[in-house]
Amino acid sequence: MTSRVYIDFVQCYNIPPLLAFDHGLWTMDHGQFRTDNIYPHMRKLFAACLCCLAFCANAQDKITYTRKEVMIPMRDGVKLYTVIFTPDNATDAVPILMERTPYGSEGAQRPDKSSYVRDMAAEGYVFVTQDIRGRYKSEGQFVMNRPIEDKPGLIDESTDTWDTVDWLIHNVKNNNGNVGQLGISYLGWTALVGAARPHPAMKAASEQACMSDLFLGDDFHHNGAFRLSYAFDYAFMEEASKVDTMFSFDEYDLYNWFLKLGPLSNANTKYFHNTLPSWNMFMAHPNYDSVWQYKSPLRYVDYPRIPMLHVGGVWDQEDMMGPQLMYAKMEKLDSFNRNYICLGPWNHGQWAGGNVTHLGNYQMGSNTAGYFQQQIQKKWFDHWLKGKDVGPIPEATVFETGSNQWKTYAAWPPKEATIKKLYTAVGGKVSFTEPTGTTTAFDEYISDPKTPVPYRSRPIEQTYGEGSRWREWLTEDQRFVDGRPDVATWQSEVLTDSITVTGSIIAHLFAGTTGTDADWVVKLIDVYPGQYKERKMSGYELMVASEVYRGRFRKGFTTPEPITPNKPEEYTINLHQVNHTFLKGHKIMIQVQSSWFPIIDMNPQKYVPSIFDAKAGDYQKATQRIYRSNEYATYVELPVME
Ligand code: PG9
Repeated sequence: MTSRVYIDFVQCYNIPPLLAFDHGLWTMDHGQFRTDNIYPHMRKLFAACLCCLAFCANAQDKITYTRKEVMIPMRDGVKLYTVIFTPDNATDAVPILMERTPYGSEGAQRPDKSSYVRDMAAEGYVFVTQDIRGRYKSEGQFVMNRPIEDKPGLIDESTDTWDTVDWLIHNVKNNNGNVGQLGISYLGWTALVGAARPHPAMKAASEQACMSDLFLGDDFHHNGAFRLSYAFDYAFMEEASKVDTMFSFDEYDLYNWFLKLGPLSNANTKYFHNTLPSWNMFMAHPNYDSVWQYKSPLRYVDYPRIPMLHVGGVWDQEDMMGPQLMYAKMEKLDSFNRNYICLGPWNHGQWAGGNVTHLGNYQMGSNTAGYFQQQIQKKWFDHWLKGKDVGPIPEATVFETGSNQWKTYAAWPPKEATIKKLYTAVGGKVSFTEPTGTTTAFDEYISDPKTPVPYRSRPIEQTYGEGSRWREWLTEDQRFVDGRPDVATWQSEVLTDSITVTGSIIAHLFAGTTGTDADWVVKLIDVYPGQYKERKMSGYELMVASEVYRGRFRKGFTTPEPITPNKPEEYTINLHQVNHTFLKGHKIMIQVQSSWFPIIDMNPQKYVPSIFDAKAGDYQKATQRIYRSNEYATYVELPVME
């Protein structure tokens, strides 16, 4: 686990470093396992059994780890700082499980103390964590998401992984010659890249919340819309120094701070002074050009060359698209049946935490991270790296939110789902019936760059700042925007039966603007009953799926085009995959708005060749129309399971 991600979890979920499991069977039920009311000779027998269990538990728990630091040489002579934890007393040779991180390996948590891999540590693995080139204690130069080159003589993260694996299998004592790689987020991406050109000893990998294409989705852009506050914070954090460094904002509420920043070019003029390579790249490449395409794993990842388990959260605020897109891409080429996926009710990397039973106000009903760690992740690596018989491994294991159950599927998304179109209708209603009116029926609102819609309730704390609600914003109650005149809302009657939607949610928006550019944000919301058993959830508006689309890219991300004012045009927006039951008694809501500030920069709403060069005077008010006629029907595709 990286130090930053680990700190995230500890801060966010208040996870004690040592979790209940470490106490072993003796302290089941928090030490309240009582024997005094058991018939005396039964007590003796029971006590004997407990001793026996305790002995077994101790025997299993007693694998201890020795930590060692090494500098591993790469093919170009650069040395990478690596921390290796080897089991002191494993009876057999064991596999190596590796992470590669930009966030610093020196403070890595001991594997037997980390909820993420503790179950595996209890049975013996070698754990390795390495600083990637140019970060923390490694030599060389850091390049953000350095792409695979496939050119002789050139290095990249895949060649560094190859060289590291080669060194490890020849130098770590008592390893069984099998290596696996896993990791979350940036570490998920390094796992994806390592497995894309694997060393022969690398037998399985699990990319978890990897970023896939940074223009189309994930950290820095979504459908061409720039993720301003995140990109600003992250580029500074990674590139201002060799170690993570937080930008110092002079205002607590970033909504205000970014409003005052004004045009994007002010970031370099006032603060960064062209020193951050990633920020400069964002400014210089406003479209999906060859530079972005070259950097994209869509270019350099092909079929699963080794077994790959993709893991993602349906409320991942950073890399929701990565695992879904990479699974889909590799699945098309998976003639070996090596490609698997697990999606859960999580934010970014939440499955690595301790007792994970909720995200913000959303209650999951069980410890979903524990389930993942024991039933999915451990079995996966035990099978491929230790050759254990763990029973059948399902193609897809996906948590169904709403009903709070784990489900397995033979294909993902499941083929059994039927697409039903949910239309926006007159009077703020939604309907499964196609609108019949031929006239130009619409709902409209005014979008004003001076008062953009906040993406979460204010104050908007710094992304990774103390007390930040960044990690749970996708599950925040959307009532905080209810009544805003710049948010259009449609909702169903109270559902008389539950509806389960499993697969991709695709919005088809017919919209027009008085401007020449526009952003469209679409949200699919589960509205809880007004009187709910859990009081704070009464009337709650839970965002099940959501996404933004930058209008200039409606004809393609490489070819921005101005919008013709007042002309209805279709925008197809993928709101990503979900597995959600809208329970009987709930309502389904659709919302559309034209800003999500400051996670998305404000669209000037006047077409300029590059928004990164827009001037203050380019930002203008616009009237947005969302059509609901027969000719211009706005709807959301729901993959409904019978
Ligand atoms: N989401 C982070 C990231 C940002 C940019 C590139 C790659 C990863 C992370 O958590 O690592």
